[in-house]
Amino acid sequence: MTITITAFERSPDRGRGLARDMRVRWALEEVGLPYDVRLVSFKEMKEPAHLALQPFGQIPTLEDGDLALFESGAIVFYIAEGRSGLLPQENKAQARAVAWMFAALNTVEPPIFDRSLATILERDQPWYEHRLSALEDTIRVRLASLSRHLGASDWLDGPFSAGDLLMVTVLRRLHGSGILEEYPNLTAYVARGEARPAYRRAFDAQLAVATAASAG
Ligand code: GTB
Repeated sequence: MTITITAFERSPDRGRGLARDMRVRWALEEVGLPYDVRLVSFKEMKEPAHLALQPFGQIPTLEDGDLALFESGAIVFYIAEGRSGLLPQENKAQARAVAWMFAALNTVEPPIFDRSLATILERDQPWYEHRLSALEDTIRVRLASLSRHLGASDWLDGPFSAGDLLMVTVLRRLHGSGILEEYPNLTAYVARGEARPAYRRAFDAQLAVATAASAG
């Protein structure tokens, strides 16, 4: 049975690959698993059928036979585990790759995501500039550590892994902010991720949805 994932019927990013289905599509492409996509509207996401899959009424989800999964990190781990391409076989190397998955989602993503939200939702608030600057300070602290760790390596810990996949999707959200460019090795790291054929296929697939939505 083919895996089915959910994605926005109309992504607010208009196909820039910032919604979290992008990381799931990319993981599926990396391991070579075919998948179907069920597009959902904002209204449908809050209805019982979708809430049965995703208790918070969000995308993405993954259905594989009788398994329904939510949380993009858990979904990427499910796709990666036991297949070649995204997690090293050796136990300790695998544990380190998983640590980078958590680092991407728990340590690096929160201030980056909060910054994006602030630029969209809080621009008119009197404290906006102060909040933005505090969030950007936190982001820079995280990026400086990440940059130091990455050094001149291609990937965070040996070969490309699910940790890199998640980290690249998180860092991409800084495109246009000017912050990523302050760390040339991280800029090159993101570009390396975006140049992977699996990334390109995933990106093009989500862009096709946005293009069709804007035509319709
Ligand atoms: N922790 C969950 C996970 O990782 O799966 C978070 C899932 C999540 O935030 N989903 C968002 C969603 O469904 C879409 S990705 N939101 C609708 C809702 O909560 O009602 C977040 C997102 C949305 C839009 C853009 N964008 O347009 O740039 C980028 C990212």
